[in-house]
Amino acid sequence: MTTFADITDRLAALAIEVPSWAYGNSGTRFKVFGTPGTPRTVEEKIADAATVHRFTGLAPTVALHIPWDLVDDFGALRRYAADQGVALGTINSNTFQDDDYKLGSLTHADPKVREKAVQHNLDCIEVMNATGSRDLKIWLADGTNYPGQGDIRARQDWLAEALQRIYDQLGDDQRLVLEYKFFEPAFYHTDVPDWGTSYAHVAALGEKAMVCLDTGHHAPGTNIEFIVAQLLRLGKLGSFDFNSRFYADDDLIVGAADPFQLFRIIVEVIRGGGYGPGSEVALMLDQCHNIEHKIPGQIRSVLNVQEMTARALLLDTDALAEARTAGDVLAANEIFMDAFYTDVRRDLAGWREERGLPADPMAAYDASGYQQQIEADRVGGNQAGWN
Ligand code: LRH
Ligand code: MN
Ligand code: MN
Repeated sequence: MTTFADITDRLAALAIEVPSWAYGNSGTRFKVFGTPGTPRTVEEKIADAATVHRFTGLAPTVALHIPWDLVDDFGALRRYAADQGVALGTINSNTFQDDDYKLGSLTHADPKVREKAVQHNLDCIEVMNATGSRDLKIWLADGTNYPGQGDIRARQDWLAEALQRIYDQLGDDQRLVLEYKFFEPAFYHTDVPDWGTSYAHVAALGEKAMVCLDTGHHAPGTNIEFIVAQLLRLGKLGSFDFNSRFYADDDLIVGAADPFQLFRIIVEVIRGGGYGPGSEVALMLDQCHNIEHKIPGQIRSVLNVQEMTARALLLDTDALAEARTAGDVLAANEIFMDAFYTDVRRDLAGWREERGLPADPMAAYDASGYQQQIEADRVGGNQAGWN
C-alpha cells in the first residue's frame, strides 16, 4: 500500500505552466464580459501568474503568446518575471489573426503568405532566445470549410517545408511542439487535425520536435489517455495544454468537466515516464475564464492537477500488475478506482502548510486583498487577444 507520506517527494516535483492569456478578458463569439482588475499590460499578466505561484507553489512558469504579449524588450520582461518569482516559459506563435491568413498560414497556397508565417515563427525563436524559453508552440488555424476549396495534399507538403525551415533555426536546447485540433475555426478539414498528423510531421523533423496534446481538441468520447500512452511510447509527447470540455473547445478549468479523465491521463503520464525529474513533458494550462475571476480560476486549475497527480501517484501499481497477470479484471479495476476515489484534500492541505504554503490557497487568495487591490488599481483591462 502506498501512503500519502510515500508520494510527497514525487509530488513536490509538480510544476504547471500557466498561460498569460488566461488573465485577460475572453469570451465567446457572442460576448466578452469585462472583469474588473483585468491586466492592462504583459507585466500585469505576469504579476497575476506569479500570484498563482505564490499561493500554490505549483506554477513557476508562464507561457506567452506572440503578438498578444509583444514587448520591446524581452530581456527586461524576463528580469521582471524573475523579480516576481516566476520564469517565462513556452512561446506560442500566432498565425491566425491577420487578414492574410484567412485561407491558411503555413499551408497557404500563396508562397508569400507562407513566407510571412514562417518569418513570424522565426521571430518567435528570437523572442525565445531573449526570454530563455525552451519551447516554441505552433498551433495552426489552417484548414478549409468546403470540399474542393483547397488541395489538402499540397497543403501537407507546404506545411512540412515550412516546419522544416522553422525547425532548422532552433537552438540546441530549444524545441518545436506542434499542437493538433480536430476542427475549428475550419469546419471541413483542418491541416493538423489529430495526433497522428502532428506525429508524422514532428517525426520527420527530428528529435527537437514533439507533439502538443491539448485535452480540449478531441472528438467527444476520444480515449485521450491512450494517445498519451502511445506518444510517450514513441518518445514524442512534448507538452500538454490542459483544460476541460463538455462540447467542443470549451477551455474550461482542467478537471472541472471530467476529473476521472484527468486522473486517467495522469496515470498514463506517470506510467510512461512523462512525470518528474528527467521527463521532458511540459504540463501547461490553456484556459480562458469567461465568467469567473481569472486568478482563482487558475488557482483552482493547478490545484485540480495537483489533486489528481496525488491520487495517480497513490495507485498501487504492484497490486495492479498482479491482478492483471492473474487476469482478474474486476480486481484490477477496483485497485484503479480505489486510487481515483482516495480523498487527498486533507493530506494535501497539511503538506502545503508544512512547506510554508496556505493550506487552502483558494481561501487564502480570497482573504489576501489582491483581487480588491487590482480592481482598484487597474482601470480598462485588455482582452485576451481575440474576440
Ligand atoms: C487553439 C488553442 C491554441 C492557441 C490557444 C489560444 O484552440 O488551443 O493553443 O494558442 O488556443
Ligand atoms: Mn491549446
Ligand atoms: Mn484550444
